[in-house]
Amino acid sequence: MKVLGMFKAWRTHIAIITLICSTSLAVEFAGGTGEPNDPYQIATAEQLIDLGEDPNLYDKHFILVNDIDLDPNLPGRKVFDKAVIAPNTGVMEGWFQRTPFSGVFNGNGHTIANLACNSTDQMEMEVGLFGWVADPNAEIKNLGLIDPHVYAEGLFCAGSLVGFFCGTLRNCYAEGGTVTGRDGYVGGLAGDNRGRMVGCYSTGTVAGDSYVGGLVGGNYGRIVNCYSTSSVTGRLDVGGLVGYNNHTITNCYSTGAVDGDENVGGLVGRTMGTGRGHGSAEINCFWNVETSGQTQSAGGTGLTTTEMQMASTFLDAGWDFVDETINGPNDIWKMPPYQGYPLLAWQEVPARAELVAHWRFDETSGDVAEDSAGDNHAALHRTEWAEGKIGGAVQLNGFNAYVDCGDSVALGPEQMALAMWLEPRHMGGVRYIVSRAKKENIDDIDYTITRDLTGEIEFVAAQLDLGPVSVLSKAITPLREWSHLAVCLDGSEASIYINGRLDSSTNYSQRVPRQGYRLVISSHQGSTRFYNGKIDDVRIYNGPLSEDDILSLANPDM
Ligand SMILES: [Ca+2]
Ligand SMILES: [Ca+2]
Repeated sequence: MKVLGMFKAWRTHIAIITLICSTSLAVEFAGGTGEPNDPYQIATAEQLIDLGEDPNLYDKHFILVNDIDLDPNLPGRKVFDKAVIAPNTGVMEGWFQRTPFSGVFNGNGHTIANLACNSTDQMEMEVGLFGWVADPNAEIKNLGLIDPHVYAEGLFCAGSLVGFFCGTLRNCYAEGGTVTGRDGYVGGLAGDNRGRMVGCYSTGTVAGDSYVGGLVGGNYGRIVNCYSTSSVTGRLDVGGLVGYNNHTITNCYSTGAVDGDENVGGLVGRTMGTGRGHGSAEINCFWNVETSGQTQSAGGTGLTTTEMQMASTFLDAGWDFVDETINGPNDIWKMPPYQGYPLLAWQEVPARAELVAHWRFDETSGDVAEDSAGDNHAALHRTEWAEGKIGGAVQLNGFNAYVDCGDSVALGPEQMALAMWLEPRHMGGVRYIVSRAKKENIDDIDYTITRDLTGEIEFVAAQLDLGPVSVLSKAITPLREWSHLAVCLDGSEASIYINGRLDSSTNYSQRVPRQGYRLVISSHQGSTRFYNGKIDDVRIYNGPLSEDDILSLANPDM
């Protein structure tokens, strides 16, 4: 309680505002005057960092006009040792020196990637992209953080987006990344919320000591229409959405794994209860008892995964969805186009890749392998049937056996994923696992996957105007063991996944679906460098798969 007593003491005093002697505007923005109708335009990492270094600007209006990458390895970036914007600037006569951010920051649908904040000063408070946002008129909206990494050694308030928040936070999110605090008030998006958070979500990993939550560590404000899939670990007052709740949480859910010692809850670790002029409450909120590992919560209703992925669960609770009017016209939530949890209506959902071809090799006899997803049934040449990873497999002799999957254009989509199991035997030298090439000119390839003598995998893919790109795996596919292999082309990167984990990737420019190319398994067009061993469960999707999707393909028993 000593710690909390100190906390209250410094919270209830007005911080001394740092005096800034200079009044000149040193920052060159991409445009704007900082007024509400003409916000400063931020187009570069340098402009964002410059804003953070000039407290004179903290009451102005800003709009992002580009996605920004704060990767500390890029020129002009760094690992920050305190919040980027509105940090503490030191302690004077026992009080923290800080200027609150009181302006408006509109992310404009853009993202800030790879924030790296490593605060190792025990006297440092309020760590995140923003540190101290403490004004009822302050607003942060329409901003996404991608893979933020925030560490705070100090006593209070660590979040990816903001350490301490009072104001309005709308339609913001943090995807991936980590927020780690040595002490209390640690949240996936905000450490300490005393304002309004509306339509926000977080998906990363959160760890702290006390008041630790997937979205918010300690809540003294209103949280409405938000969710968290973050996994959370802590000691005291630990929750999937909020660690400690002292106000109101409405229409929210959480699904992340939650682990802690005392006051641990699937949705909320501890609720203050009524008193202090208001009652704290969790209204129409849900958590997943299966994925959280928690059957208890200080608030909300615990449900199974199946129940959490049914629209009726939320519609019955009065949540305002698109395509319905009974619960309201504001259309805040939607169900994803595939199986899953509700999403915020403003979220862009990439189209789910569809399975366009699937050779299971479960036939056990005959010389045709059925395509169970499409009609590209494959002709088997000198192969044998064998026991596979899932049911049967095709056995190749490394000498003259191959599988001809035909020349359908569907087998070479512009964006794609190709996945399979393989159990190689000794071959000597580079051998083709698959090739898609011109039959009459086998140097004219669309894509190939090869395995070299020591087991590395190489994926080569044609580009539109440039030569083909190549990705080589670091991991190997050992002899006489089943390995899961997947390759992805996602529109900008060519990637290899080994056993469900991203292994290697490289940029590529552009590709188009190519007519007249033939897909052959285990050889280059059935004429050379034949693969020896088994192959099972070959799948082609017409778009990239997420790492989670690939991981579940690689773990069929899970
Ligand atoms: Ca509606
Ligand atoms: Ca099979």
